[in-house]
Order: sequence, then structure tokens, then C-alpha cells
Amino acid sequence: MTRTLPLRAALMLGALAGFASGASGALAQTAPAPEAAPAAAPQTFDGEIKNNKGEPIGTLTIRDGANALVMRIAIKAGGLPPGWHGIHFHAVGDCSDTEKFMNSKAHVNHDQSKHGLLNPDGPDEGDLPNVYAAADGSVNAEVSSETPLTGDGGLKDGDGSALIVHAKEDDHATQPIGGAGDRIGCAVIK
Ligand SMILES: [Cu+2]
Ligand SMILES: [Zn+2]
Repeated sequence: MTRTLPLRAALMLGALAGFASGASGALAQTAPAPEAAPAAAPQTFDGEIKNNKGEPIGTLTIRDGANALVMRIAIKAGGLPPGWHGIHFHAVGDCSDTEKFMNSKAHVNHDQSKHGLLNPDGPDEGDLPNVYAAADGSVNAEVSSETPLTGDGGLKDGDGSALIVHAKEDDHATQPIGGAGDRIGCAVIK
């Protein structure tokens, strides 16, 4: 569930090497070097969230940095029942069965972790904080996850992934989905 440290170490070493060569003067005629090692631009993904009728109710926007991704969820008025809703990354990027969204399968989980951000044997890689729909049914939320967008174990693997919005809140402990109930929103991440 955590990203691989060796890769991070290698990237840091590479950045240090680049800084050292830039400071040596050998590259003085090339483009001006930034004062600090530049952060890699985050990878991005934009998707559409649909309801059980297959109608668009909102959007998700992912920015994936070196160590975590950040996802914004925007759902329009009337999109959801008011109150808390569990959201998760599910294992397959398929929202075509709009009545139940079961094609998206279970949570992303490559190492048999238990479900739940508060579970001592968890979380699995699909687990995310709940979001709150206002009285008008709209949501504006930003959450983070260590699950990567691309690469080994990434959301955009061969069959993609799905963001699922549930009818009820996730208690972050109960198996298999924290009692979050029906799947009422779905977005393909592929
Ligand atoms: Cu779920
Ligand atoms: Zn889970």
C-alpha cells in the first residue's frame, strides 16, 4: 500500500546528480538551471461521474505527484442524496452496468489488506475518506491517496479502475466496504 522507497531514493539521487553537474560550470551555456531541483510535473486525469441512470452528475480530477495523488470531486446540485458518502477506488474501469455498477468489482487491493482507513490490518489501496453532499446534493471535496495513477499497481493498469460513490458513509473498519451500501455513482479511470 505504500509506494516503493527504492524508486524515491533513485529519483532523489538523480536530482542531486543533476544539481551537482549544473553547479560545476560544465553546463553554463545551456538553459539557466532552476535554483532548486525541479519537481516533476504531476500526471493528471479527468473523468466524469455518472449516476444509476447513466447520467453525468459531476467530475473527478486527479493530480498524481511523486508520493501521493490528490483528487478533487465536484458533483452538481441534485447529484447525490444529502449527507456522508463512502468513496473508493474499485478494481475495474467499467461503469457500463449503471443500475448497480458491480462490473467495477471490489476495491483496488494488491496485497490482501483489510478494508478500512481505521482498520489495524488496513487500509486497502481503494480506501478513501468519505465526502459530504450538501443539502442541495452537491459535493466539492479534495482527498489524497498513496495509490498511484500509473505504473506498478496504478489505477490506470490494464483494465483501469473506477471511482465508486456509495449510498451511505464508510465506517472505515467493517468488512468488506465499511457498510457503505449501494453503488450510486461511478467514474471510469483508464
Ligand atoms: Cu466502494
Ligand atoms: Zn476498502
